[in-house]
Amino acid sequence: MANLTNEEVFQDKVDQEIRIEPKDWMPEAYRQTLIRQISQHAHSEIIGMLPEGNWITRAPSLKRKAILLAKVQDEAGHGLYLYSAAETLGITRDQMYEQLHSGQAKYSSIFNYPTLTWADVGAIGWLVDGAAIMNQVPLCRNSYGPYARAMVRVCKEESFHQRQGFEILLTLSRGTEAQRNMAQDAINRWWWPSIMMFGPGDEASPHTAQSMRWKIKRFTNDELRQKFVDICAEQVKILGFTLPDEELKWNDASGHYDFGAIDWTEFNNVIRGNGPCNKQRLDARRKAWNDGAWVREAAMAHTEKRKNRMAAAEAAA
Ligand code: FAQ
Repeated sequence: MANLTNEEVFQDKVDQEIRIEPKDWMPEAYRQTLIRQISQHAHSEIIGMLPEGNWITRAPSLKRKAILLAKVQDEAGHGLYLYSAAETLGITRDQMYEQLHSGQAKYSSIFNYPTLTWADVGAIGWLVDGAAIMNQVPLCRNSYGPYARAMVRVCKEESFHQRQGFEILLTLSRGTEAQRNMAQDAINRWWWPSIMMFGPGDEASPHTAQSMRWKIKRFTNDELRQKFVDICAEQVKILGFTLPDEELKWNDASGHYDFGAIDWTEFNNVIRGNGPCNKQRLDARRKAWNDGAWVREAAMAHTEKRKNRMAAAEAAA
């Protein structure tokens, strides 16, 4: 390795699939890309608790309530793993919260849509967790050790989340006409936002090429979106519903489903803060942060008191 620059040693490790760990040398831009992506991902999990949280008190049975409560708690856990992974890169949790609460940090566009009926909980599990898994399974092999390891645990839980969503929709599909209509309406409203979740098309994605070289990303946004469309187009048949896209059609030549044009104006509007629920979501997080101030202060005061007591005991010994 004589005469190699730090950058060359780093890229060589990445190319050989050797994980980068927190104390290893890394280019500043790699560190910043990971901080951006991991913190955005953590914020998405935390904000992502809100749309489903809206239905915990109104779940249709005790069993559904217990399952939903556990799912939303899992999302909190995912957020916390991810904040910890980001902290290994030199940013503090307080800094990340400040970026979220000030509106500076992004979080996934999908969580700015409302949950109008119980069927939305099914649609979120099937489509949103389904899209999240499609994107996150390859992230289990990303080049940064703490992020990759966090993703392994997160994906295991999300596979369960996806199945519970599919099962809610399957149950509704066998129900009354009103229940079937409710489920179809939820699918109609969540489909397009779910395929937007994969991010801008490859031509418009500023970060993909570099992130692929660094093996943070293993597939492009469009590649993952296509895989997701192909899977959902088949699964929806089992449910006996349809996807709201008249151009969705199997293409023998490409071996994939063709699908209609995505409304990128809507996507850009939502990530700029103008989606249907952006304000509501951020207000809820800011309120939770402010309401929790006394807990943080009490915890700090307790730690300080214990430290002083231990110092006094040591001095007396
Ligand atoms: N929403 O060049 P790219 C979940 C931004 S977790 C908002 O393609 P990149 C679990 C992007 O940050 C869901 N912003 O960027 C759950 C960048 O911003 P910047 C979250 C988006 O990073 C389920 C700009 O656009 N998952 O669902 C979005 O290479 C159910 C240019 O984009 C993750 O975060 C978007 N959808 O690729 C919880 C996975 N897409 O900095 C509750 C990890 C893009 O230029 C219920 N993240 N942007 O201003 C990733 O894999 C990547 O960061 C991508 C974006 C693929 C999201």
